[in-house]
Amino acid sequence: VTDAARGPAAKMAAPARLCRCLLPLLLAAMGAGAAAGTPGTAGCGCSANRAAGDGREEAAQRFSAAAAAGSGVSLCLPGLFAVQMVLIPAGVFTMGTQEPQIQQDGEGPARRVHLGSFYMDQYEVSNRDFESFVNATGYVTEAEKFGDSFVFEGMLSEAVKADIHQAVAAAPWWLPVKGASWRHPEGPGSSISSRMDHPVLHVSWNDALAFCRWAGKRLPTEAEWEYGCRGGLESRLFPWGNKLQPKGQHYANIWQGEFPTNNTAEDGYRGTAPVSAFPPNGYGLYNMVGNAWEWTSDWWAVHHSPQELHNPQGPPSGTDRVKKGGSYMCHKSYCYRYRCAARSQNTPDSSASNLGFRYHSAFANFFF
Ligand SMILES: *[C@@H]1O[C@H](CO)[C@@H](O)[C@H](O)[C@H]1NC(C)=O
Ligand SMILES: *[C@@H]1O[C@H](CO)[C@@H](O)[C@H](O)[C@H]1NC(C)=O
Ligand SMILES: [Ca+2]
Ligand SMILES: [Ca+2]
Repeated sequence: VTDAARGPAAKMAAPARLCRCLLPLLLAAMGAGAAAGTPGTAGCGCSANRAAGDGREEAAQRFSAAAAAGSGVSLCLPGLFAVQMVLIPAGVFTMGTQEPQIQQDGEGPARRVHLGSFYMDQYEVSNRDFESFVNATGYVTEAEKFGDSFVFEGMLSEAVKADIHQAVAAAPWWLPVKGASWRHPEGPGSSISSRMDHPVLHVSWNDALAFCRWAGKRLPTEAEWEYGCRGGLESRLFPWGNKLQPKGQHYANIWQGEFPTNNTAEDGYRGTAPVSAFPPNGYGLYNMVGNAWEWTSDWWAVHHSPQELHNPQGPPSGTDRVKKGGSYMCHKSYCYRYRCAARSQNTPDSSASNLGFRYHSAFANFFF
């Protein structure tokens, strides 16, 4: 097994500009998108969830539906962000692993999964992309409605920290910060102006869904995400192979140094990196592992059938949504989740300073 086996990115990559006028209408007509969920309180030890239900999720769902139904015209306006998607070929792959590294996460068993071809965004959704969406729709994220969001303590100023009196018991480095949101990732006084090409953060699953509907897309299923992550390689740990740092090079934005006290930023980034940083995988996808966690459309469950599956959509219901890929905060010592088979979860209304998304379209083929 060699790490030189990275696929021919250039050949696989077939950037497509999608017509964003027809797709939302098609998706709305087909009833695509997820059903409203019930917030839960399950924790994974490496992230923070909002406490159970207060009805705001339903409001976000209504907004999403309205956005999907009414956005046909605004999507035709020129000057919106350029969509960079790559065609992921149909195929069969091994999802999960027979050698789970984190037992309680349900990384196994390895199972054969067949997928049709689809388009996937090359990059995590950036602050610039999200600002286009907010400019066009006036969308208000759940973090903004709740008035707070979770921020990693290591990124906060002493002034902001002095004001906080609660933390997440299982993960005390997560602090709920008043005024933290996608525009103010480290709370009031912080800004994204120098980070427009970095992944948007503090977006809940519901927010991500609203964005995707506006853009005429949807979130990838966990299977699609993992297939994309593997980049055409079979059963490797990372999108580029089994060795974390081939030839000593960094291939992802994770944590170097002692977590959570000493972030040496050997890979060049203490927090997030631009969505186009580091080499792409064999399908031309960037930062599938590390940088920002990415929401998927699946409900969370830890028991999987070993049976062969075709285009699996995940469990029919649940309380948490699956997120994949790990983030700039991941270190092998406590969160070895920057692997394609790794997974974690949050309630659909949770948001944090390391959680974003990328999108997917099954329908692009139909038009191009
Ligand atoms: C959003 O609107 C603001 C104010 O008009 C503008 O300065 C900014 O460039 C817009 N952002 C995007 C991504 O178009
Ligand atoms: C952080 O870790 C690096 C590398 O192990 C070490 O050289 C440095 O002294 C540490 N810094 C602190 C503040 O502990
Ligand atoms: Ca880093
Ligand atoms: Ca990522």
